[in-house]
Amino acid sequence: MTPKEVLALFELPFPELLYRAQTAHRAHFDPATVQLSTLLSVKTGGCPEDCAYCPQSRRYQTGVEDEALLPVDEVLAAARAAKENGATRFCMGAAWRGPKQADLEKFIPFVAAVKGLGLETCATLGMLKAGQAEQLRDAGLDFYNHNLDTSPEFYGDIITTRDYEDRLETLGRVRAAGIKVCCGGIVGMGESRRDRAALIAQLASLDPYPESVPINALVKVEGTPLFDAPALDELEFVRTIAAARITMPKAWVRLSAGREAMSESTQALCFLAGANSIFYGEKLLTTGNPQAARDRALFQRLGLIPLQ
Ligand code: SAM
Ligand code: DTB
Ligand code: SF4
Repeated sequence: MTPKEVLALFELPFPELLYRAQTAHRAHFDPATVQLSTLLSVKTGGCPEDCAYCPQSRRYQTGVEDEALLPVDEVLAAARAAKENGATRFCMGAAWRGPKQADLEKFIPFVAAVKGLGLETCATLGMLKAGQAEQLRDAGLDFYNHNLDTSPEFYGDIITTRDYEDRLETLGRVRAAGIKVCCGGIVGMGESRRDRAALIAQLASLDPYPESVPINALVKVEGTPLFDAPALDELEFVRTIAAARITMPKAWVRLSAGREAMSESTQALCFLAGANSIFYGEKLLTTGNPQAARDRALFQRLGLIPLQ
């Protein structure tokens, strides 16, 4: 898929775009089923990177308190609570540029502990060096999340401490180790429609394309450079979801960060556009997410069924 071809999808009349997305969705999934993932920040704040959206960079004053790596019993307790609430997947994030070998060795027991509860596991720890993905695979990790975030052209406006190639290299290591790839991006950072199309084209051109594609709406955090980013039309977010579904029909397309500021009608449109997973539980990594009871009520109104 070229950026131009994806741009042509974005420019379709909205009903046509949604029809195509629904057709692709129904060919591979039950459109009434939505998967629930819960996030936990296992190591918070103090990150050396300069990602302009991120409240955990130590360069920005955002009020996020730095925390060392959590002990395994705290991770296990959070995973148990997530499962009791109905999540089937548990994603652990660490505010690292990438794990040092000693970090990785402390993180690895978390994977077996969470898997032991019968939850699917995902980790997002930053860039991986040679050999690290294999260690995570041997620990039983199901997915590794590492986002391209935006188009290659806009990327330099958002992050300067690592480049697009670094990201592709980590994704290649995850793929080569046989771990499922979770890779997506953020919408609403001041990028153009062309950038959104180019992001989707990049993701869809990974060979094979990611099994999991999180589409985040920027959560504007005071103190980050993107706090004042211009508001994006919510329908443009829906179009991005639809383009992801059409170009990566078998992937889990995740309506990820940003739901707290999004109307429930827009969220419903995202499900119509092929999103079939959400982050579930009151907190993302450091910012808020809708209350679980509120999401359960939304699912009831829409007749959606959480994946068991
Ligand atoms: N430090 C690791 C890394 O960057 O690869 C892992 C954690 S990082 C917080 C994971 C992803 O969260 C980022 O790649 C970005 O896509 C997303 N993210 C972070 N802050 C966000 C925000 N304010 N709004 C939306 N998504 C955000
Ligand atoms: C992803 O694409 N979104 C999640 C997960 N992968 C790790 C993170 C969203 C973070 C939102 C800002 C925060 O809570 O710190
Ligand atoms: Fe660090 Fe990840 Fe945040 Fe970038 S997105 S500042 S690498 S925690």
